[in-house]
Amino acid sequence: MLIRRPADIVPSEITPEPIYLDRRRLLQGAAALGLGSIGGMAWAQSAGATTKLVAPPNNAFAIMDKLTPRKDVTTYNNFYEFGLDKGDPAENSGKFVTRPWTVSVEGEVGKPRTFGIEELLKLAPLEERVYRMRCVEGWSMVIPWVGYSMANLIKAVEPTGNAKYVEFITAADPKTMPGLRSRVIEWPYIEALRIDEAMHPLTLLTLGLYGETLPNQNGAPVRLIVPWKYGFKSGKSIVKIRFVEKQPTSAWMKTAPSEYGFYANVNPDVPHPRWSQATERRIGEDGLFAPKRKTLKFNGYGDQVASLYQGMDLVKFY
Ligand SMILES: Nc1nc2c(c(=O)[nH]1)N[C@H]1C(S)=C(S)[C@@H](COP(=O)(O)O)O[C@H]1N2
Ligand SMILES: [Mo]
Repeated sequence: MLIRRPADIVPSEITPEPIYLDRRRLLQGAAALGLGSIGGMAWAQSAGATTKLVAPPNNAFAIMDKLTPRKDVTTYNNFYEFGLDKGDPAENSGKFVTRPWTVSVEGEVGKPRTFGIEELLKLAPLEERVYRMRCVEGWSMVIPWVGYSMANLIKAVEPTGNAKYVEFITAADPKTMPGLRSRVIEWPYIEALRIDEAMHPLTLLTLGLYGETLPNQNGAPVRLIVPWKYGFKSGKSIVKIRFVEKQPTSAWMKTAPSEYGFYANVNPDVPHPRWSQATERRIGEDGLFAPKRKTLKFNGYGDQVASLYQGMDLVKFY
């Protein structure tokens, strides 16, 4: 059973939407005044709880889509370390410990370094970014994330000329992650990007959502968000970032190489071997009989990212 603690209830949930939007405008004002990120000071000490992490919206990537209700964002999840059903992560992640937390950065970098979570919270000004998220399974959400471009962290560690790819290794703690008992994939869950993808301003080092720190089920305390790729590329609860010369084999590539490739760019024209990717169901919005939405190439971010794949056959590099 899912027990909701008071800390899980954020203003955006208990205030009617127009007021939430006003709050967003207010924050925009704060950004214009150069106040930078506000909030992010308090950090709950008990495992599983979230605290305020409010940041001014970055409207450079603004989209018109309606936000997916927080309730859906935090109860309909894929996080196999906590179980295979969509409700499992919210139900089974309460014992997962996210503090203290460190992310070690190693490999082909001039300045290898271990960041504490508090350092990551301060490495660059936090922004709110509303992104579409498209799962390879055919559903999508629109989520107000809090974080900053991964490029900030990458620049801080000074990649060498041999750093062609960036690998993201996530937590695998058998004591607090009951899903590790099932061998669906080889743990830990590993994902990777080409370095230019990782450096792209859209690629978000993510520390919160809906104005609070990340709930455990969404990848606390730090995760990746790559909005133009299928959701599985966005690894949760990252513990290690490794810069390498050769293309890494991700956990999903090892598990089912014919179904999950390295690139995984959202593409309605390239079906999964077992289903079409032409349409999607928007979680929380569509009624049972509502028509599905057309899936957009690069999840609608083509103007920003298509140039990364110029000259590449996107059927071959799926
Ligand atoms: N460590 C880890 N990261 C993960 C997953 C996972 O099972 N384990 N699932 C992925 C998939 S398939 C999706 S769709 C997104 C879901 O993110 P959300 O639950 O925050 O919406 O997380 C991705 N990151
Ligand atoms: Mo997914």
